[in-house]
Amino acid sequence: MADNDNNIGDKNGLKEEKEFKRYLITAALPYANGPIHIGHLAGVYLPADIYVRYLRAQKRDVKFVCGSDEHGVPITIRAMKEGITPQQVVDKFHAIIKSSLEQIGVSFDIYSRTSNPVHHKTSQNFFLNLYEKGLFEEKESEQYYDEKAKTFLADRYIIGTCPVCKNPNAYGDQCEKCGSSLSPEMLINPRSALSDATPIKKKTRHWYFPLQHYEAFLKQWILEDHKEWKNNVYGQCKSWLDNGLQSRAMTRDSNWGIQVPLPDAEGKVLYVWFDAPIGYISATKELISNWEDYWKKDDTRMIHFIGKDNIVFHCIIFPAMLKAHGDFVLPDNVPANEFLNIEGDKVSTSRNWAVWVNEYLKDFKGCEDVLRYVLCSNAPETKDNDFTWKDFQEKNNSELASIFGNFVNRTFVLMHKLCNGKVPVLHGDVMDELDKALIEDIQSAKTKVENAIEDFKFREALFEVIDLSRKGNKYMQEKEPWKKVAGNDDAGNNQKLIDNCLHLCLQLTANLAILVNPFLPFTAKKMLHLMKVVDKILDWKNAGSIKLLSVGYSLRPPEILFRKIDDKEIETQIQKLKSGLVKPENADTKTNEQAMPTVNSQELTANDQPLKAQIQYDDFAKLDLRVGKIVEAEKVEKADKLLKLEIDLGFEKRTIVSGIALHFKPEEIVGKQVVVVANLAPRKMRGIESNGMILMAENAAGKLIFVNPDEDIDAGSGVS
Ligand code: B3M
Ligand code: ZN
Repeated sequence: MADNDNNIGDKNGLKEEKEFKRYLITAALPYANGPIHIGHLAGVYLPADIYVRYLRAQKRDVKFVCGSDEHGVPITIRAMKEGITPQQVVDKFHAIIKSSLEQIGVSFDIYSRTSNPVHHKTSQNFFLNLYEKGLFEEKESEQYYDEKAKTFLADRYIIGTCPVCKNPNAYGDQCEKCGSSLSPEMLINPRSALSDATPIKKKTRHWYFPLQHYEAFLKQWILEDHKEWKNNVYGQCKSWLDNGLQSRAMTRDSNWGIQVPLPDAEGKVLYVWFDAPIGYISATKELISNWEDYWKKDDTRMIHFIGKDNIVFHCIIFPAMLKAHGDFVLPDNVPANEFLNIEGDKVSTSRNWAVWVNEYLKDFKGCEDVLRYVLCSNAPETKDNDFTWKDFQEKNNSELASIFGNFVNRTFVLMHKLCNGKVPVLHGDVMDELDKALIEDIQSAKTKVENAIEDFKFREALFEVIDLSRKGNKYMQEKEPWKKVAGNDDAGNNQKLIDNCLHLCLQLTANLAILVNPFLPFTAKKMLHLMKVVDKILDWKNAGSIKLLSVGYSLRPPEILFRKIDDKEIETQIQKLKSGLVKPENADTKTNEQAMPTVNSQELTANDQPLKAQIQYDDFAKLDLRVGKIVEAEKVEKADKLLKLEIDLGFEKRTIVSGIALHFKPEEIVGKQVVVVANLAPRKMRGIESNGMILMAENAAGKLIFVNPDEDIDAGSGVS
């Protein structure tokens, strides 16, 4: 179950271990343009939280900071698509994300947001610091501009024909069909993904950060001094550095973001990847007045938890910025994870192929730790992994409930039955080899869990915890205390044997609470309640001890720690996923604009969508598809998204209500030909009877495009 140790280098090799006085742990700031899904949890927030909870249990000085990333193109796009302001978008999702993370037990010391004034000021000062040292190159260049949408277009938002394979829907940075790396200039017939307009070239001025000047420093710092970084992280950095770094624009033309703090820079904002990592500094500032201790003293150990698409920003660009600034510590490690797929497919927020944390919390109340368990035990630590609902059920039922939960439950049931509900004495005179072996297992589990956590191998660490409870079950099975009740053995020792078994099982339970606490904090808490002990017992230094519960102490009656999850619940989730029944607010338009071109994006593009289940010809033949012409179109009152269309089908005129109002103005579509599902049962929408449906295609940016015949054709013509 545990991943192989395939780290490059040797932590305990030549390099001396440095003494750190304090820890600053950061988790990537989620974009506030949609809720978070379980891929985010598995890749970033749970590992970070486990690590922090472990450090806290060790009584180390630690601060855990995060917040919403509220700038950048994905947010403006979402706002545009929904016809609301970017501020409205971030306000809504900041609240949803914050509450999801809180409820699932991610224990930040602060969850801030990059729209806070303190962050604006911190980022602007950072920018000015580099500017005043003359570290930026100011360059004028021509960039694509959408005159209709009145905005410069990031490469991702330019679509055109691929010069290599002639795919008509290639992006300005890449053709998803043949994999060619492109630039917008290479596209044939480029068009804006936002408005369909042909983009024009327009001159613009920006401030570039010459990353190539930091190449030597980065090579030494990463490739020589941090050989212990995870393979995937080290490897990606090496390939960036081997390929050579280039100047990168640190500003953008936009009206959403942090103003460039220079005269004559109206309409220019900081590049979101310039300001977002500075968010870690701003959040620490907001949290504590002695924030400088954490950022400026080099006995701070800073660790960034991120997903793999963020590696270059955290290992190359931000450290180069920090180095250029000069006042701040650099990260000591960046344990990035790979991606978590769902039921065999990449997560796609735009297609709702995701398990949303806010939805999970509603559907599985009281099962927060089950998700934490499943995601950690299957974490994509060294390669992409798959989440399936069946596996979720299996892991809950046969690991959490049947092994861990069962051990604790049996211990409490038997202690009440055979020892009056009190912690029995440990009788040294009748201790046998099994008892001694169990004590050793308890002690060695502590070391194993500790080593694995320190190495960021959280699945291995969690496996060791569960394995210890497995050993507890085995021990109890071998001891069979329930069989000893009937009478005394030859030496009259039966009660003593029962006492020893349950004494050790109870001490083991207390140990399990300590060891499981970083992973499953809600469960640890329940266990403390059962044992009637306070939080203090969770000190990491207590792990390995068999003197945690005092003899004679009376404990609470047993309670089930993990309920079983039945097939029906799982079936519902699978259906929900497959039918895309997830709330529309969870759907999102994130693209990988921010990522550098060669970095994989977690997003699917429109043409990567998995096919629906196969159908027979007869299924298809049931559809009556006709060409119709839109003859009237008007907005539906009090429904932002709906248009009421009158469609001429040749043999009759129909009213169809369609959810396209955010994409088209009524007047622009009158006269258009459309393909209509003509035999769809009528449906009332906002009190209007809709008789059919029109077909639309959707591009990767979420823009709708009419599906219509190549040339004008009589209304009512069949489509087959
Ligand atoms: N918001 C990217 C992401 O969610 C970004 C992380 C910023 S961390 C400084 O993938
Ligand atoms: Zn191509």
